[in-house]
Amino acid sequence: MQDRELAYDLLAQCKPHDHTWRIGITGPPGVGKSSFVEVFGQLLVSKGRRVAVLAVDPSSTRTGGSILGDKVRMPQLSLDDRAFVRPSPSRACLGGVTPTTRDAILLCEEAGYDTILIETVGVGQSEIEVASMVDMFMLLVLPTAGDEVQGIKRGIMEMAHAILVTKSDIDDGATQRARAILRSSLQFMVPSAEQWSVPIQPISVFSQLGIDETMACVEDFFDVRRLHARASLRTEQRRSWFETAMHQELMNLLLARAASTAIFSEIREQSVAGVLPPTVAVHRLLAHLELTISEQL
Ligand SMILES: Nc1nc2c(ncn2[C@@H]2O[C@H](COP(=O)(O)OP(=O)(O)O)[C@@H](O)[C@H]2O)c(=O)[nH]1
Ligand SMILES: [Mg+2]
Repeated sequence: MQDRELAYDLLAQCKPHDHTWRIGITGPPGVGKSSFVEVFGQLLVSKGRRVAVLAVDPSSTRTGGSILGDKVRMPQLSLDDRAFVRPSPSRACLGGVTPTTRDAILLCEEAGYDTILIETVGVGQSEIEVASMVDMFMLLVLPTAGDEVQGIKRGIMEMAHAILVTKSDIDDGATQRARAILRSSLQFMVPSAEQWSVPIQPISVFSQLGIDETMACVEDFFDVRRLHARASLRTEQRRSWFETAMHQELMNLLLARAASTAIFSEIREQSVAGVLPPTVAVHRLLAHLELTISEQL
């Protein structure tokens, strides 16, 4: 509890830094996200940017912490003084992104990092969460074209500001096919941003192909979406973050309060045994806590 208070004190001192670059990097496991961040992060650093990488790795579920796992995969970047690599275990949260990722962004920015790269675990909900906390969202896909654009969910493609076809050193034909399929699918989708055409860029971290082009695209993106547009995006993001934080904290608080009442186990057992329908059981519990449904509405 004391740690929490300290953390809140620290967070309260973080000012908004709306000029920073927040970039989300998503894609299925094994597509090459960490490898890309390693290379792209170094390029950003060489251009004078201070880079913080917040990575969330599913493998950490087994080890309880992914520090080694991801540091090994970003060996150069994590040794660079101008960069900060913080892989965080994803076990804390189903979404894959830990609930504290947003706070971590603020702390990194306050500490002077102007470019925040967030790598997702690439499963389900985490992309949507990450998209709601970044300015630019990148989707990495494999060059295995065909089958309904590799089963990428339409919603994820529609959020992407850039699509990178990875491992393009392996098979150029496949890469070009993937590109064509992605290009034609995008035509039927809602654009991710105004005045922005989503590039589909083949890349390879081994042959360095497309890395400079990706940099140019990122610079372009942040140029197009000048400070004003970005500031209003962040205002919106803070609004929904407030809602989410309220929701989570109130939920935790109420659940804890409900569970600590004397009648909790009894009511739950009655409900489980079928004596009391769950709807009625929960209602009684709320009434006991002096929280009624009408009060909630
Ligand atoms: N041939 C080739 N392999 C790559 C490339 N990028 C990543 N890989 C390999 O793909 C595997 C998964 O990469 P990783 O970055 O860990 O993927 P992540 O799970 O999306 O973070 C590793 O074995 C990488 O060496 C690339 O550009 N070309
Ligand atoms: Mg990774």
